[in-house]
Amino acid sequence: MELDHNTVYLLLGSNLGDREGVLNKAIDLISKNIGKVISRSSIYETEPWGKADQPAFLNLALQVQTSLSAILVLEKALEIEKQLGRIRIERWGSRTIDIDVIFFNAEVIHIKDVLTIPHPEMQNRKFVLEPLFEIAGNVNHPVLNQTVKELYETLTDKATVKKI
Ligand code: PH2
Ligand code: MG
Ligand code: MG
Repeated sequence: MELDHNTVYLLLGSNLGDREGVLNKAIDLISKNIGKVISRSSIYETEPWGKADQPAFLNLALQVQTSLSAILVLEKALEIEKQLGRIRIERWGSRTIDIDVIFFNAEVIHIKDVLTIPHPEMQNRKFVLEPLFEIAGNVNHPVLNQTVKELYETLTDKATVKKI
């Protein structure tokens, strides 16, 4: 078997400080600590979801090839968030960096209070689907059994999402 046999899709977000600089540092740390970055979407400026009264986010999606398990990818992602100065203040609130696991191969994973893959809300959020569609339109959602393209086309979230 190949060494880097897992394909993981990550969604990165930042709405505090030097947003673009932080995203680039996160990508660098992901390539050093998680695996090879196979593709990256453009950066999108996105309207905050969940709590309107906060600065706009920058979001982007990555495809990464890794030898790590899903839970280890999560652990590494949390370490990188910490390293880049993330402090968890409130749910859906501002953050210097957020790294979410969207897909891990075609696996369905549910570890209560720890990790759910595919990301349970990804199909409802334009700030996830628009960047993801750019690099993963043909990827199938293993629970909904629709491609990212199909999910994107039937999305009802009308939030402002703009490529920068
Ligand atoms: N992340 C959240 C809550 N709201 N809104 C946008 N636009 N982008 C995000 O990445 C985001 C959000 C929780 O992680
Ligand atoms: Mg998130
Ligand atoms: Mg997160």
